[in-house]
Amino acid sequence: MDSLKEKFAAKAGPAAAEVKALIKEKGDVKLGEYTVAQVYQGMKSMIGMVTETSKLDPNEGIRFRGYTIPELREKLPKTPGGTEPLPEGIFYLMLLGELPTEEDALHIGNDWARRAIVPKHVFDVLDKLPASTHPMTQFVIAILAMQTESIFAAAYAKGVNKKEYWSYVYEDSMNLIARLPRVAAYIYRRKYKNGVHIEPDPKLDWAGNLAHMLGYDEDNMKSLMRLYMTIHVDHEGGNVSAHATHLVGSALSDPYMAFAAGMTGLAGPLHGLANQEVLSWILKLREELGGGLPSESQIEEYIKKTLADGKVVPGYGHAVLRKTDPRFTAQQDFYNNYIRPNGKDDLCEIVQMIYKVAPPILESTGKIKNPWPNVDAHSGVLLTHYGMVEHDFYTVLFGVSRALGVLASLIWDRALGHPIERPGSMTTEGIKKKIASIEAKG
Ligand code: HAX
Repeated sequence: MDSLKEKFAAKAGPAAAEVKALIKEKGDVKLGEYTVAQVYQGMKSMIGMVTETSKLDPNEGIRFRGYTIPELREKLPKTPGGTEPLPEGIFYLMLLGELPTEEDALHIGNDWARRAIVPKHVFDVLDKLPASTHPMTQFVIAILAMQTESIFAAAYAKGVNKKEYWSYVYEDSMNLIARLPRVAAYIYRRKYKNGVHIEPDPKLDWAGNLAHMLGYDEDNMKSLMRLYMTIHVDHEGGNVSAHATHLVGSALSDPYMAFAAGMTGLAGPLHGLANQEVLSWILKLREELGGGLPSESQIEEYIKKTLADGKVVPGYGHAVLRKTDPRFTAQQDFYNNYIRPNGKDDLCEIVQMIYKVAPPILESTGKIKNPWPNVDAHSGVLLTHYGMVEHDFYTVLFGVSRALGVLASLIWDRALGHPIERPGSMTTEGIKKKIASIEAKG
């Protein structure tokens, strides 16, 4: 080991043990409004920002402007004869706080279709990357390559009244959302389908067109894409992708920069990349057992081994939720309504078995606060069912959907004139001194 690295290692080990002990012994001491444990452990449940578009309840799950996912599956506009909501509608709801009519959703769809042309240099940039580049890296690079089009950045450089910022952020956000399906499909077709690309179909809705450009024209895959693009949009403001977008946007970095930051966060395996991880983890289980359906006790052993190896069980747990994620339930419902009546799907069945077996094991560790499945536990097996087996692409789909929520929020951030975000921090030395002074005062 390099000498600098060696010196660091000698300090880091004992420091980590000291911090762990400090949290254990003094975690409940309050540093002002918040405890030592909250300051060290990711600011969980601290209220530190305003998000208008959605609110997460630990037990009930997400509500978008007051509406639950089952309510939205019923109330949001659909394609003629369709059964799943149009993402155009949830964007309208998040932006305006009102349920859209069919005409409102159609208006947004037409607007996005008009804005959907991706500048050629973005494809040129993607074409220069090694095909092995992870799809999320390609996605972030493409978003940044599109930044040449930023209307906000151009207006700011020219000089613009701060009251008008939101209007330029709105234009950039709408352009970005409109273009992301084409970018995502380009990455997919380039990496997995020999670069044979599919032109958009202007008659299709935003999510239906995404499925089409990816190469999936089956009606039920289009329905799945509409549901997928609706349930992944937003999860209030503190999750990594939303928070990173909000934080970077607060420096008045334009929406392309801010959204790219959010997407680099989504690419983490504890966040959006978990959907890829779940599929890899399930496939490995099947491979180890030689295929077919595992028994419950085999799943139990596999989960215990994952934990014993010091790894996380992907798709389980949450920083806020304390019950089964309603986004998981919506996908389970999709399986039961669209797929199961025509014959069981092995991978989807394995997901149902894990749902039965995993929670008690995770709970028995005594430390995992939420033993229940999150959104990522189910999404990959549904996509696989319709033939999209390239699991390292899944997080890109999550990212396309997440754009709707975080960019609606970004427009609001500028409309409300939120300032640059700059929370305070302390050193461990400072925290220890503060605890000592609090304890001395009795
Ligand atoms: N498997 C194994 N261990 C887990 C676990 C899981 N699924 N969930 C939590 N833990 C562990 C934590 O790693 C932590 O261990 P240490 O004390 O040794 O560090 C302990 O249990 C307490 O963690 P927690 O307070 O319950 O959970 P956090 O708020 O710290 O983390 C995570 C929340 C979602 C990151 C966590 O549950 C996890 O890693 N889950 C697996 C990955 C995953 O599914 N991520 C997607 C989450 C949803 C999302 O954002 N989608 O995009």
